[in-house]
Amino acid sequence: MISAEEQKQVLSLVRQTKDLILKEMKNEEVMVKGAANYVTNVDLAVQNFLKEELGKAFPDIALIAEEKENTGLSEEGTYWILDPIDGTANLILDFRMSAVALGLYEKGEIVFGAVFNPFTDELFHAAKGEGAYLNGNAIHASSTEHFGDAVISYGSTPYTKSEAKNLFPIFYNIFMKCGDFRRTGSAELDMCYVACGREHGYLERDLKPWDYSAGTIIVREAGGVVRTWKGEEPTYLTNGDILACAPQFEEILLKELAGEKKS
Ligand code: LIP
Repeated sequence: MISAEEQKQVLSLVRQTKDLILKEMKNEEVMVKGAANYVTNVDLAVQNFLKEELGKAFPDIALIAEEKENTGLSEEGTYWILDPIDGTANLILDFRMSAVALGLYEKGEIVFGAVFNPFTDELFHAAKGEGAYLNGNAIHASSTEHFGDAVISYGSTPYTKSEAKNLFPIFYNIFMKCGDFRRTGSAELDMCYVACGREHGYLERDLKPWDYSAGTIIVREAGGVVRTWKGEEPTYLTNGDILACAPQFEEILLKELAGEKKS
């Protein structure tokens, strides 16, 4: 685990990415990685900056990141898990729902996480056993009682549309029971919005480790729940079907997700 002083150092590095992001956005270059899947010079600049600075400050902690090869991983290892820009498609559209997401993985669990939206200047963070915070103020998952009042955010897994015909019937069933839906386009911000009560649940299939690691500790330290769609513990080193929600809605959401038919 990292000390309180080291956490401050990491949070300062994450905040420093704002100027770099705004500078790089002025000469934006978009590269296509696959269907609806992009990377920009902004993602690469943020990743290179944090790789260098974290490498200097924590030479013993290896880096797992979206825009690099990540091989030879061990469950017993200690890793930074970085999404330099979560919500790249949003960044390209200037939708302003994108975040730098950094988690610290230690022997099978996430012990520290930071998610920073440079467009709203909102920095969410949490450390194991120390609570969750938004810009330094404690946050908590919602205590809304009735699922009929719940706002649920879903992720459409746009990179693998083959599953959509099995996915959207599940979303339909949940929509008919909850209050309303949201689709933000940033998994990590969705999880932070569950942590601070702006949403009551978030679910998406086939998320990569950097799309859900940092958000997991923030939701849990805010009193929320994070599970796989089967109700198990995510692995953080592999893709996962992720559910994050206020604890009172875990049972109904897992029941609905268990109903998904596979092709
Ligand atoms: C994105 C997630 C989003 C999901 C997209 C993509 P990226 O992450 O935040 O929830 O729907 O498929 O995974 O690729 O912008 O880092």
